[in-house]
Amino acid sequence: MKHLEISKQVRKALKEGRPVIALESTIISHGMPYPQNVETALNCERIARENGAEPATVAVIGGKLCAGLTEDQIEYLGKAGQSVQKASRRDLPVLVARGQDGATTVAATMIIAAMAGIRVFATGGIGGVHRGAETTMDISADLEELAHTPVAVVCAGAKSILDLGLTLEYLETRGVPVIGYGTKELPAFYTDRSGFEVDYRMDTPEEIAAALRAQHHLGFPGGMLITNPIPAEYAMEPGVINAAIDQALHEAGEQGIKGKATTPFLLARVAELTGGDSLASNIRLVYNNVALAAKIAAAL
Ligand code: PSU
Ligand code: MN
Repeated sequence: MKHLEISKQVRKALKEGRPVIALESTIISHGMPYPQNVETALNCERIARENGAEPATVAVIGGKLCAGLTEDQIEYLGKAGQSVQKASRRDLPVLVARGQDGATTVAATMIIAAMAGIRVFATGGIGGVHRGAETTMDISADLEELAHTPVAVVCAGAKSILDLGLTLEYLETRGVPVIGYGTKELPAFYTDRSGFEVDYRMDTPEEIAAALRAQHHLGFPGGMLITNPIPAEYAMEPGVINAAIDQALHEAGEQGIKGKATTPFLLARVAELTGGDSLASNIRLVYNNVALAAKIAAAL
């Protein structure tokens, strides 16, 4: 494909049939501050390799859909931060046509991963149905992508900046299996508790790989959501994190924050309101997800 650029290492790993996992770049440019974002992205690549998988960090660079970045490119995306466009499905054609850069969301990363032949992808949290979506219609394109692109997304659940109940309803309607790794309860990103149930609990990477193979053999087009609870030692106090989320949501409403700016605004505000605490948890849960994704890719 003319617009796709797979790095040498990733291409080699794919050719040799070694496990490969995708990593996203909105989390680098829009989800965390510099320099922690670059440090986290590079550690993710290291953790993937330690767990037997070649990492393919995904972004749009100069209009090329890239699977596998250099350290310099990751540093650039982290330093540039919000000045790099946040790129979801609808943005890709324009960025390609204009030869511009984009930090890929879960949706756009899934698309590029699928083009490259990568079936497993690790991130922190996915976008979903926002609170108040019954009037704003703010529903992340990530959910639609999960419905039709065959990539398994490993995440720590979703932040309660979203309406978790409606997010699960949407995924059910669109036929996306939601798996809890070692749990029947949907984790809520900073905590392992949401009060909502996942569809299935699975306890090993092999069990998840078997479900992915079956989905593929059935010819089903969509992905799968693997929710992996944050390790207990890094989880936040529910009272503390929920108060910060409520305040961030209130401020977003007051300031009229809309559209693609909503998620980055809420993430940054929650991080500020909790001191560094939510950022530290965020980084730890991403590492935990990368390790699991690598094991699933190895089991596939
Ligand atoms: N949720 C998080 N952290 C993130 C994101 C979501 O807890 O970094 C990012 C992901 O890249 C996700 C995107 O794909 O935000 C969703 O944005 P939106 O809600 O505008 O679709
Ligand atoms: Mn949105």
